[in-house]
Amino acid sequence: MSTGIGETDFMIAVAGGAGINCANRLMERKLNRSWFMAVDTDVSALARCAAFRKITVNSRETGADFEQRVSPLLGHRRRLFVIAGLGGEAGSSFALWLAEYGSRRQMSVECFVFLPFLFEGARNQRADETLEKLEPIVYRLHVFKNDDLRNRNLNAMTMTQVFDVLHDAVFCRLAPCLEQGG
Ligand SMILES: Nc1nc2c(ncn2[C@@H]2O[C@H](COP(=O)(O)OP(=O)(O)OP(=O)(O)O)[C@@H](O)[C@H]2O)c(=O)[nH]1
Ligand SMILES: [Mg+2]
Repeated sequence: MSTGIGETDFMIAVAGGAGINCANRLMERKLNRSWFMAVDTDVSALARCAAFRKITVNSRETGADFEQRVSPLLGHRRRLFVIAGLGGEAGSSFALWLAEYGSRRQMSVECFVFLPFLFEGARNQRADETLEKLEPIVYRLHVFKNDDLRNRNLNAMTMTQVFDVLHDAVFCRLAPCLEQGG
């Protein structure tokens, strides 16, 4: 895996807490921080993210305001990878805004999303609604179910380590895509 800082034809945009946690893991695994853009309303989550570019969204911001800020960060890149946990506020909303914007700009948009645990109740419905909207506009959708973690013997691990099992699965899918080129 190349870790050079040179200009790439892609951006990895992560949204919300789960997206940010996943990005941090991917950077630990030597994906370059210059390839990442993090988006959240949560300033403290953004502060602990090593991504090179960050956008703090405020609650009054519209999709149009957001696009004006994202546009210069994407530049002329042709591929957009979006990573988020669905079902919460930030991840679901901004993953969709990013995907809609990328697809309107004729970028190849690929999404990696985490579905909430079943016990999280209403979050599951919101996650399903977001998935339905993403499906028709993205080139490829990779769905990871947090509930799959419950079938594994992860008792001795911290929550971060448990989630990193899924984040490592994202790494395995994403890293070869980055090398493929556009
Ligand atoms: N795979 C994974 N899932 C996570 C992680 N953190 C939270 N989740 C899951 O992702 C869903 C969304 O959580 P977050 O990403 O924290 O939520 P958010 O998008 O920041 O939403 P708000 O904080 O409500 O604005 C949750 O329901 C959890 O099931 C993580 O680090 N990894
Ligand atoms: Mg959050």
